[in-house]
Amino acid sequence: LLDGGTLFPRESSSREIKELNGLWDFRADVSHDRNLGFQQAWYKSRLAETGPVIDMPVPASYNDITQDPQLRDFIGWVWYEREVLVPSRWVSDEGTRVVLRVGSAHYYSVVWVNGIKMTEHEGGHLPFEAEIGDVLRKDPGVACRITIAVNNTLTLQTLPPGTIQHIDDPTRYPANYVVQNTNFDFFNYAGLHRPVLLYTTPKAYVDDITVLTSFVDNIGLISYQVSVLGSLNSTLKVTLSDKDGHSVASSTGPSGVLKVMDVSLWWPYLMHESPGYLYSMEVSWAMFLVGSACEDVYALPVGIRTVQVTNTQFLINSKPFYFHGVNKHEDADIRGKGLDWPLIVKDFNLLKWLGANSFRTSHYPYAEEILQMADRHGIVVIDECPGVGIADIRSFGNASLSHHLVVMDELVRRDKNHASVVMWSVANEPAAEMPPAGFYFKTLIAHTKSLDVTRPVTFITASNFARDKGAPYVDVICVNSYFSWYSDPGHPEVIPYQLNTQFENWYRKYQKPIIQSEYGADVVPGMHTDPPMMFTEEYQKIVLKKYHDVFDLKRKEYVIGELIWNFADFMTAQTVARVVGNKKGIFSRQRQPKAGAFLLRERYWRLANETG
Ligand code: BDP
Repeated sequence: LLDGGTLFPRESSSREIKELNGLWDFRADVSHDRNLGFQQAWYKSRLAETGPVIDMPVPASYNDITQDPQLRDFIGWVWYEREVLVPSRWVSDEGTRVVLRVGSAHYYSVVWVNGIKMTEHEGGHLPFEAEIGDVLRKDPGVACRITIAVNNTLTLQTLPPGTIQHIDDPTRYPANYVVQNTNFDFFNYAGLHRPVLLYTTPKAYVDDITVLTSFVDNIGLISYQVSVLGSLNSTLKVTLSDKDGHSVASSTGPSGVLKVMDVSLWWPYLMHESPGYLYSMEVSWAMFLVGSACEDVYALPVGIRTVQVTNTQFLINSKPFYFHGVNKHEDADIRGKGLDWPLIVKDFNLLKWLGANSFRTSHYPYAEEILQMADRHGIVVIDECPGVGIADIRSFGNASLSHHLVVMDELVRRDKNHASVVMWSVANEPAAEMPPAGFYFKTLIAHTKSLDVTRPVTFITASNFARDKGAPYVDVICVNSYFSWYSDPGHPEVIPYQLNTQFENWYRKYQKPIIQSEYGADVVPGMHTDPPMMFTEEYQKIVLKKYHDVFDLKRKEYVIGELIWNFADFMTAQTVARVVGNKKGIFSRQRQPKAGAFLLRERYWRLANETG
């Protein structure tokens, strides 16, 4: 069991935030076994004192920041360090907790403050924290030196899995080199990908909040649970305000139900004239001691909506919802997977331009800032964990499964209160036909459902319908297929038959609604031929059109969505099949539309008018 919550840091009358974004000192450990940093205990003194350092921006992947090919493809430990002065009131007041939070560090991290180890964390894409107040109090007035070592090595037991290959045949190679092999198709960017910050709370504080929402007629219901740590006898008040700041419901105590009369439901974009309606739920905790008072205040945005799955439909607020959206990546020039506000806002503007109502966080959890945008704009999200490319039988073992369960704990803990998140995806294209896959997915999905009783759970399959051992446990069948691309390349005329058969096979076997969770074709932007050939704008259009014709027939029955692969071109490892990355974007990596984007835009707006 995880200890404690990971509420997104928010300022309030009782909480302060100090962002540590900007330039950090940085050094990659290029020693032969990549272990010199630990041997020489680089965390004990300033990083700059133990060797040369370079400037490294945070948040960002480190790979594309310099001109050094060794750093771009580096495997092993890199070291980040930053000194920060904290306000003396944080340290002098014993009643203040000072928390260091790392939004995401890929993949394995160890954190020290002033040379003292604070925490370690496995897995990118999810936040972790350490309380550092006691260490700061040891040396009040001294700068707080934060050192973070990050290792991007993927093994058969990491999530995603990978293998390390040593190329060292002296008869063939003048120098040896090491390769990180993976079974996924995106570049294994690494570093401090999301904001690092310090925040404070009182010693006794609101540690976690869980809300479950529903409605009856025009009455909204929020059943909530709050955990306060550090105090036994406290008074807890919960107040719900609408968008205009008017209080509409209140309650006391650590759990309860808020009743909202004339509720404004959270609706998806294009299904309602004011999508993404959010209330603000202010939780305040107070303790009155003789002569003094102590309180903590935290305000959580809450959207009230329900999600249900029948055997032919996906219902949001009891109305059928058709996913017309995209798969994305956190990926861009220079910053790699680093959080970047201009990019985030541009992408949401492009989603709206397209008329997309949804996206899947392929193939890992995206930044919370992105989910907050999705909440506010009413964009529906399928929230995927980093379980991508589980293809080796050894990655189905107990060690892998235990870690995967913990990752789902961390993901649900982080994202459970987002109205935009309507379904969990526990994996992408695993080798679901392998013998251990049945037990693996049964356990994983049951566990996820025990963490969240309200949302459906799925994984994305590319296995044969007859042999997929995980499909019996999902609520919605999500299928990827690349007809006329990876199979029958150059022959889009096969699509109507093959796609129809795909849908019919899956539905006949499982009677569950189906999402086409990926389909698409690579386009080198600006490449044209007629007749259409692979990699041209014309070919992508034909493939899309042929898929759409089948979707239009089947969405009247049980197909409940279509997510294009991919929203934008993205970087991959260097292979013979990729020309500086994957080009299946309908936008280029710089977010300029290809011909397919215009076709999709016309379709999505038409679907919006027909289906919402
Ligand atoms: C699918 C994967 C996706 C790839 C895509 C492709 O789920 O990550 O990028 O194929 O090959 O199998 O373009």
